[in-house]
Amino acid sequence: MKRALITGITGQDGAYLSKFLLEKGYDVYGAFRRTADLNVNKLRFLGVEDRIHFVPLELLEYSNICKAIEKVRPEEIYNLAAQSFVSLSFEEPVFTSEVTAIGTLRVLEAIRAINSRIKFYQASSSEMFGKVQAKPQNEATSFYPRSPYAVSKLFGHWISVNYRESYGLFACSGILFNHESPLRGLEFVTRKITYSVARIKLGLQDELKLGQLDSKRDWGYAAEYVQAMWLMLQQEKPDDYVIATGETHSVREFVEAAFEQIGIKLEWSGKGVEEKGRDAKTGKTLVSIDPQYFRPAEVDLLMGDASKAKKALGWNPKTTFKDLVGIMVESDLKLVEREKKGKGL
Ligand code: F7E
Repeated sequence: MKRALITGITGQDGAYLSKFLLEKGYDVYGAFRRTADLNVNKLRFLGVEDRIHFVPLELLEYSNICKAIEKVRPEEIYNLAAQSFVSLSFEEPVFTSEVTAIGTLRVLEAIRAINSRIKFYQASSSEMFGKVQAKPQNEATSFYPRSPYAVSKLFGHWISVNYRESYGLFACSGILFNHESPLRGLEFVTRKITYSVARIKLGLQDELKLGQLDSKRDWGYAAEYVQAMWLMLQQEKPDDYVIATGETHSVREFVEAAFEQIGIKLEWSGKGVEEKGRDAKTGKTLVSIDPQYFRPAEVDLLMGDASKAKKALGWNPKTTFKDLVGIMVESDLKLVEREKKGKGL
């Protein structure tokens, strides 16, 4: 039985990856921070929380990482932990870098010191392309990060490449474009939209307030993206891969598609912060702009080219944009119904 150690196990990707690896027959070890409450909601949602071995591990503390690796003796480490909210990284740039950039280096150093045969997956991000230098973006596209988060991820990416080239570590960097699901945190725009749409439908909320509506993202389904992480570590040679759908849609399109799921067609009027999205039938305002959600520097457009992963890993995204929005709205309608009855998750 292979052992995998996952940092960031309580997040969206940690939960889907755990389920996937358990189905593959792995023993799954999940790193958790002693300083934070262990929140297993996402793992519970997928019915796997009882099958995870939890191990204390703090990415800010080198000796702690070593202890965890010595105890678990994993064949594979998936480094999914990060301060991953782009907006917050402008407020907490130092903390973000400590966890997201130097945290990655600490894990790599620990692998080098303890057992350099451990395979390492680094969760890199399409945010590294930032102010994009080519369209679509692939593994050869130049990076231009636009936030402390993206700069930190770029460090994590290059230090993984560097440890592969300098010390022969089996380190892979998966450059994943935005990937969403019912388990996405509510602070991210897709889930904020689908949860709010469900609340509006069930009469618990009047309006959805958003920032930049014209940002475009390549949105895929997280459950499919974690399979690519595993595939990367099963190849003969370590390498880096872009994982994406190849399609791009604006936040505005996501909002429209989500409201369509509950039978509402939106009509837009006004410009800039005065823009409103109204129910085309009733004229009621359902979407408005709140400048607090604007970022000091924005990433306008992301669109990935995953041809390398398709060819080398045989990985292909299956869920369409419309299906993804549908899955998320349906799930949130059920959740909000339960919340309305006072039952919670
Ligand atoms: O924003 C705009 C916002 O926070 C998407 C992380 O997983 O994917 C994610 O990063 C877009 C941006 O994700 C709101 O300005 C408008 O243009 O959902 P997001 P992100 O910044 O793309 C990458 C791949 C990662 O690696 C990251 O860890 O939507 N937007 N109005 C808004 N965004 C938020 N959050 N909230 C709003 O109200």
